[in-house]
Amino acid sequence: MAQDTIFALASGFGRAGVAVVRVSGPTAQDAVIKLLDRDLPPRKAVRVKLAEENGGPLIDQAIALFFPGPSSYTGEDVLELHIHGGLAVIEGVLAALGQLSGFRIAEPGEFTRRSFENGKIDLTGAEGIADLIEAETAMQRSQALRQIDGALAKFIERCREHVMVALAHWEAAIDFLDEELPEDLEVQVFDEILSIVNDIKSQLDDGYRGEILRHGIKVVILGPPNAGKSSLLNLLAKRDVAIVSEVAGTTRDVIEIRLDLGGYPAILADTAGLYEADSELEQESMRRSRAAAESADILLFVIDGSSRAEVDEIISASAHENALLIINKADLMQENPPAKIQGHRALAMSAKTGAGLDAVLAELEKRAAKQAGGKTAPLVTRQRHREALRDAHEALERFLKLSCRPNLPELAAEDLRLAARALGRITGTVDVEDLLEIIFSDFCIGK
Ligand SMILES: Nc1nc2c(ncn2[C@@H]2O[C@H](COP(=O)(O)OP(=O)(O)O)[C@@H](O)[C@H]2O)c(=O)[nH]1
Ligand SMILES: [Mg+2]
Repeated sequence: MAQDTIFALASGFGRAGVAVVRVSGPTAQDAVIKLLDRDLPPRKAVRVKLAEENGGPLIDQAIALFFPGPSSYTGEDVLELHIHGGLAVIEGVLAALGQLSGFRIAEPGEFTRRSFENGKIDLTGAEGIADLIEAETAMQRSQALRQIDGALAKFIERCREHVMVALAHWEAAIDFLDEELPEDLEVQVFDEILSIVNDIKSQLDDGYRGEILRHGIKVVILGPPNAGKSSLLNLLAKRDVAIVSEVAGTTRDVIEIRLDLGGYPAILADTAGLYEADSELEQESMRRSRAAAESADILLFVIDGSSRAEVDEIISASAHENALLIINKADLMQENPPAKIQGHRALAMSAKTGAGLDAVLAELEKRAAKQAGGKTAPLVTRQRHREALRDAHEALERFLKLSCRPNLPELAAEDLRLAARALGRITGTVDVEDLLEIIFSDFCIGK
């Protein structure tokens, strides 16, 4: 089936110095001939005049690069036009391309999808590219680059290869007489699979660090009304996001901002706080505060140091395994704030003057690194990977059990096949047609 030639703005929307339009497909060269009216040498930047088809009006003076397939991003012929980033220029170029026969605007992620379909990258590589485009912090960037570099794919392929070899040996052991085969073939297969089971298990026991790094660490501010929760959020956001007021109960809904904690992405949420709810609205605020606190990776429990701390609330905060106590309004306190309250480490600060904020940030960064970092970088970055790895792990464990029962060798072999399939789904080697729409729709147009 002949593919359309697709094109799209690959750079961001809006006025800019330069914009990049990408064209890919079997007839990409038509754009070179008809709009640039010349030949292009492969992979060399050339200054060109870009005009409407058949010598129509000039649209821009641009730089063009032609990548003949298969040595291109998509594996097809690719033309890149580096044009001036004005809106009229971009529109003119896109319109001129749209006039060419067999050309159409690309769907979201279609360039990368073609790259996958032409065998240039595997599924984990495509996901890595999507993650790199989405990356907002340095650690997210490194994780995406590791995945593009094949860290996960190499691990999966190695496991799958070992399973396939084990399967071949196992089937040989079923089909041939004992004297034709090495003596301890079954034992070898058992040991081989056992070692893969352990390798997969150690990846699954990664504390979800890869997924947390992709989504962001959830930090929730909780505490009694008027403690300065919204003031702390604004201070951390460096802008007025939440309304601060001496009227208790001003914050009703959960307000969220994104934060960079030493390279780790965090979502910081301000809540209504904890108090006796009277009205229905207050009860709903309270329910949302509690729900947010329960889902928190780190709980920032803020109390007003200048008034008597409410012991009950501190105890409820301590129920969260990763709570940090903050004694706010230190500027109003007469005596030195305690370093601990009921055995919990407390940090004193003032959301008004900013005093003590550095120590709070340092502690948050330390905890973020613990949640999403670690000595070894995790390979699993999506639930999709985790589910497939779990399936493979379960199948291999079943194999280990069945392999000890000599009357069921065929059943055991089937589990090895299932494990290989589950692993193949991660890189896209086997039956992933239904997954492709989901994965590539994560992209924006032009990627
Ligand atoms: N002196 C002093 N006042 C503060 C501090 N933090 C907040 N406030 C004041 O305390 C009141 C309640 O603050 P707000 O952030 O709305 O508290 P929330 O109800 O916990 O969100 C406001 O009048 C703030 O200006 C602080 O560190 N020092
Ligand atoms: Mg508030």
